Amino acid sequence: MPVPADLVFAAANAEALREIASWDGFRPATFAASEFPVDVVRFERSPSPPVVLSRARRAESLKALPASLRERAQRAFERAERPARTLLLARGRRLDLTECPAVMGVVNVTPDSFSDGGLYLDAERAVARAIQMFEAGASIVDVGGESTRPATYGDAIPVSVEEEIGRVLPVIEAIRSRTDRPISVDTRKAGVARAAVAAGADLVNDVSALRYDPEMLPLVAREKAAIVLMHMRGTDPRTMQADTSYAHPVADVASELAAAASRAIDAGVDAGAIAIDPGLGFGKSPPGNLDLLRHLAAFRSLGFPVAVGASRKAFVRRFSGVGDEASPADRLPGSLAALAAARAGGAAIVRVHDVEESVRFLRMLAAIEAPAPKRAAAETAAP
Ligand code: HH2
Repeated sequence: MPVPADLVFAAANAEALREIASWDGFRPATFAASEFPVDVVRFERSPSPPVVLSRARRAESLKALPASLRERAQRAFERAERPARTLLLARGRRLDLTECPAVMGVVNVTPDSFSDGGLYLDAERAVARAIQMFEAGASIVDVGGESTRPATYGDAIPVSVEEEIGRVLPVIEAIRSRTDRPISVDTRKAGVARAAVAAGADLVNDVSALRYDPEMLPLVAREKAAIVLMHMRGTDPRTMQADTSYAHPVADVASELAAAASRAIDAGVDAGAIAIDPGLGFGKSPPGNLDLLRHLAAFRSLGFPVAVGASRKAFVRRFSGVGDEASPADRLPGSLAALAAARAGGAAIVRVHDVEESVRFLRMLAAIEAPAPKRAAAETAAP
């Protein structure tokens, strides 16, 4: 089943509209300031230029479109505006996505991960950290045994399937023996995913979007595990930053994710078990990461929950003005700003290292935004 990558971009003002238009080189009609916000619907593989619709007059403007474009635009709006409320996990379980975004805590059982390498290589410490993350409000923990850091940090050390299993399996088994909360395994390798799911992992987080290991797709389909399809340039972290240019900074990534989702569904993966992730830092320039974050909402047009991970990454350091050797604490303000953008863009899952701080930050944003009756209910539930 082809997953359409017709995208809806939101533009709050004329400057944002000019940016979106510049990527496709079309000239939008002149909109009066009072007509903003507008939405730009971009039709994948269509000679028709994107259409710009004032949000307040969407229904009448849609009527003016030729029937085929109207239908495509309507469906893109529907997908973008009706996000999935759950993600289907292995063994028929579900991840609740109604309290968006769900926080995914990162536990890297590696010696060389870019920000926490070596901290949780010891299985007991990794398990303790995972439990601590759940207690702090994480909805899911993501256990990884291989660094996929870019070459700027020095090449990640290649890890064999056996070694990766040796790192993540005792951790996943021990977490599962202590809690039934959702566990994700961050791996590109089918052998690792198979062992992890057998040990109780519910979700496979594949940074290669099922392209690294040909056995991964049949495995995910067979095990009925949830899958995060993350976008990456190529399949090798050591070379992914060699070319970070895109014809369209958002649509190119979105159409590759749509193709990955189509392949998964064709192979028998339930569409409700798929989440997509633009892969910040994975073959993206520093400003390219900002484009993806600023227009994250466009990915919702694909119809899958959107996951995103900006936590502590190099572009966060760079734009928040801290040096290469910045400590996790120094990277936190930038990571939290990225979290606010991810939430505003409708991310369903945010992958973070600093779970405690991120949960509190998101709680506070939700409290500020909640209208009075909802706030009163939250307050009585608060500790
Ligand atoms: N980023 C990293 C690893 N896995 N998975 C998803 N879905 N999205 C991401 O953005 C993402 C990811 C890189 O971060 P980390 O695991 O902390 O570093 P390393 O690869 O060095 O272990």
